[in-house]
Formats: sequence, C-alpha cells, structure tokens
Amino acid sequence: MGSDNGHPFGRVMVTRKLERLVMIFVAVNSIGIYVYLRGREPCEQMIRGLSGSLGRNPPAVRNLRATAPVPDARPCTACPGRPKLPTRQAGAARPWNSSVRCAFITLLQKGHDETRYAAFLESSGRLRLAFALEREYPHVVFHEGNFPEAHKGAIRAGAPWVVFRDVSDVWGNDLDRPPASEWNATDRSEGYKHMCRFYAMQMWDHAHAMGLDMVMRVDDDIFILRAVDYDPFRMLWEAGADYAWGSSTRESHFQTELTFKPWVRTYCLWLERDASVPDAACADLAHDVIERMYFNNVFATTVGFWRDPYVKRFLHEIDLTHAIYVHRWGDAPIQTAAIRLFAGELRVRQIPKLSEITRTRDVP
Ligand SMILES: Nc1nc2c(ncn2[C@@H]2O[C@H](COP(=O)(O)OP(=O)(O)OP(=O)(O)O)[C@@H](O)[C@H]2O)c(=O)[nH]1
Ligand SMILES: [Mg+2]
Repeated sequence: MGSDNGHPFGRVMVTRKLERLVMIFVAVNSIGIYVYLRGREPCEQMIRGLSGSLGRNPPAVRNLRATAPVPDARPCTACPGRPKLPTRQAGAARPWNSSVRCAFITLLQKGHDETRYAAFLESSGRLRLAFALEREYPHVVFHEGNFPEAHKGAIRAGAPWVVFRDVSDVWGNDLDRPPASEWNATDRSEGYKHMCRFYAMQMWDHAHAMGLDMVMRVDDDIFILRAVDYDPFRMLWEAGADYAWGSSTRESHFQTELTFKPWVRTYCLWLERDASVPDAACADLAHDVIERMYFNNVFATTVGFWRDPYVKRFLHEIDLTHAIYVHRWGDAPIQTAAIRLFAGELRVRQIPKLSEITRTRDVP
C-alpha cells in the first residue's frame, strides 16, 4: 500500500512526469512565441514598407508631393484663383416646392443573374416606408454599363421607381494612374477604388446632367427598419444646408490617416484665409476629418455644392495625386474633407434618428 512516491521507482515516475510537464510547457510557449511573431510580421512589414517608401520616395509618394497644393506646381487652367476658405455662416433657407428635383441613388454592381438584387430591392422599398416622402422620388441606379436588359427588367418589376444610369463614360478613367505594382494599399480591389472615385468626384456631373438638385445615397446593404416623420430632402433643402449625414466614425484605414491627413492640412494651409483663422485650425480640421469622418453609405446633399468651382478644384487636385488608387483614399474621407473645408458645420445637418433605425453590417 502507500503512494508511489514512497518507492524509488515512484520517484523516477514523478521525475519523468515533471520532465514531461516542463517539456510540454516549453513546447507550448515556443509555439505561442512563434505564432505571436508570425502574427506581427505583416504589421511590421507594412510599417517597414511604408517608412521605407517614404524614405526612398517611390512614385506614389512623389506623386503626392508633386501634386501638393502649391499653386504653381500644377496650375489648373480651368480653375479660378486660389480658393478661399469660406467664412462660416449658415446658408439661407430655401423655399421648398415641387420643382426641387430629388432622387435616392445607389451604385450597383452587376449580379451573377437577375435574382441577385434582393438586398437592393429590400433596401429601396424600405426607403419609401421609412420616410414621410412628399413625392415619389426616383431611385437612380448607377451602373458600369454592363447591366443586361433582363437584370434591369427584374429590378424594375420589384421597384418601378428605379431609373438606370450608365456611368461607363467615367468609370475607372483615371488613365494616368500608376500601375497596380506601385500601389501602396492593395487591401481592396481596383473596382472598389473606381467606386470610391465615382462617389468622391464623378457622380456630381451625372447627377447634374440628370437635372437633380439633391441626392440621397443609400447603399444596397442599408435597411431602414422604422418610420420617421420627415422628408430628408425637404429637411435639408429648407435648412439651407449642403450636406446631411447619418452617423460618423473614425477612419480606420492606416494609410489614409498617414497620407491624407497631412495632405488635407497642407491644402487647407494653402487656401486663402481670413487673418482671424490660425494655422492651427487647419491641423484641427485635418485631425477631425480622420477622427469624425462622415459614414457616407447614407448621406444626402445638394448637387450644387459639388459643382462649386472651389470644391471641384479640391476634388481635381485629389484626382491628380492618384492617391485613391495608390493609398486607397476612400470617398468618405474625401467627402468629409470637402464638407469641412468648404461648407463648415453651419451648413451641415445630422439626419434625425437615422443611426438608431438603420441596420447594416457597416454602420458604426
Ligand atoms: N458597379 C460597381 N459598384 C461597386 C463596386 N464596388 C462597390 N460597389 C458599390 O458601391 C457601394 C459601396 O461598396 P462597398 O464594397 O460596400 O464599400 P464600403 O461600404 O466602403 O465597404 P464595406 O465596409 O466593405 O461595405 C455598394 O453599393 C456597392 O454595390 C464595383 O466594383 N462596381
Ligand atoms: Mg458597404
């Protein structure tokens, strides 16, 4: 009787057990350390890549510098003189009547077949139930020009208020962009970057050509769940504002923060300003663009704001950097920067209650 520990053989057993335990402990820790180091690799590679690229000044960063908003660096012949940072003042109230032309808008990707638009149909149908709309506004579907008639027919059958608009004339037409091998940010597809460029700067001419005064973007993964008692177009128009947002969030894309934030600050510093506006205001503005970016999968805006020559010039300067492709600057930070620079808080409204009643995998 008695325990094994009392027997010499038992002690050997205990020693072996201990040895085994120690070996298991060492092995588990080694695997842990290995996994930890492997996990860090992509991050370190990215940081090394970025700091290396900043140091060596590759084409992408050269582009960024060459197109920094120094007036003589790249004179925009079609543009007026140096844009002015507007003094902050509320817009005058606009009379609302049936001649104000409004539309919901969505950029859609061609589905595999005509049954693949269920999310869009659901999203679009819900808009008509969610808002107290004063008229039957059209819902414009922008597409790359590749929608077969059968697809259009299936969408129209479920949503007769849809109007299709082919945007192949501008889609991805930044023909001077550096080749993909020189892009620093490759975490999203080229199509995604075309989409960002379209929403950031190309959509406005199309909306204007369609005779629209106001648009409200609602992506096909946005579902409004409850009804509210206002018409978002009327609200924006009567407020004399330029832009209405649903929710805001921090821009989490590291390369955008690293490159766009200083670019916006430099651009802001270059603008003609009232003497009362200190340089620090530009740093604050650039910081704010990243920290409180408008989450623009849902927003409403006047088309006229984006056709202002100063705003157009700002967007044009951004386009010249090719940074939408190289650094994956998104349409949300670009739009936020344009609004903060040229509209200011007084011409912006939050769309009431929208963030509480909206569901999507994206809305922050
Ligand atoms: N035609 C077309 N539309 C696109 C393309 N990529 C995105 N879109 C549309 O643009 C909108 C936004 O695209 P998302 O891929 O959801 O972009 P996002 O909301 O910034 O990113 P996520 O966080 O991934 O949702 C959606 O309505 C898509 O249908 C594209 O390559 N072609
Ligand atoms: Mg999305």
